[in-house]
Amino acid sequence: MIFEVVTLFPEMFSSVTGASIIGKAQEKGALQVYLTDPRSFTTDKHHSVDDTPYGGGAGMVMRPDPLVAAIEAIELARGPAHKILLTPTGASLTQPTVLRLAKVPRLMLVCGRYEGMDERVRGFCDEELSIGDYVLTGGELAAMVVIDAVARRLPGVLGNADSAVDESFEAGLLEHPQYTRPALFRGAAVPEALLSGNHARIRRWRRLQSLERTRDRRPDLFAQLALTAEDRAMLDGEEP
Ligand code: 6GU
Repeated sequence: MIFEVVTLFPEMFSSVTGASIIGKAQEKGALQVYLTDPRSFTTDKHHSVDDTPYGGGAGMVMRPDPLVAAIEAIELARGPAHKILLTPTGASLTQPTVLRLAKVPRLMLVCGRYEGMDERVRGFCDEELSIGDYVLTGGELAAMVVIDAVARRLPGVLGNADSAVDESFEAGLLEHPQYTRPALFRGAAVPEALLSGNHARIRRWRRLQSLERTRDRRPDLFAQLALTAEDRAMLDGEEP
């Protein structure tokens, strides 16, 4: 998978590309990240990437021309990409979107900065994403979130092939609690089911924990679930 990032702050991305799992995945060739600064596509002597808003008002707006020049130069040099504009007005990033994006061969992440971006840039992108209902100073942190979430779904990125299958959100459920040694920590014991060695019982315990957690903490997700008869029986407290 190739990530193409358009950003005025390429140096911010070293925290993702240079570190741990994503860094190792790059060394292994599972993914590649290209960083392109739209400032290098400016043609005026001050290399301006922003200007005052038409109609007046506070703040500056990113000009469309350096951004679109960067997008076009990247596609001309390395091929067409699925282009995502990172903006707080985009659709919220969810795990189903992450799984869809993990199948794309070349993903371009276009980061906005300053108070806003000229509306005409939207027309050069394929979709718009936000990472949540709060405002960041730019799209860079959101782009890093997308890279991290997508990269860990690529073959050869996570060590254990199973470690990405059973976790929070993949089945619309929150993950069950996990425990390791010691068996007793400050008076809190590991749940007995997990020590039982009975795999069917462990599976049922984990499923019930996931269901209860999702019901109690994320009623919005719980409402979307297709519960099995066994799920309902467990939630009603029936013995297997
Ligand atoms: Cl993608 N950009 C900005 N500036 N703020 C955000 C965001 C993106 N997603 C959530 N907040």
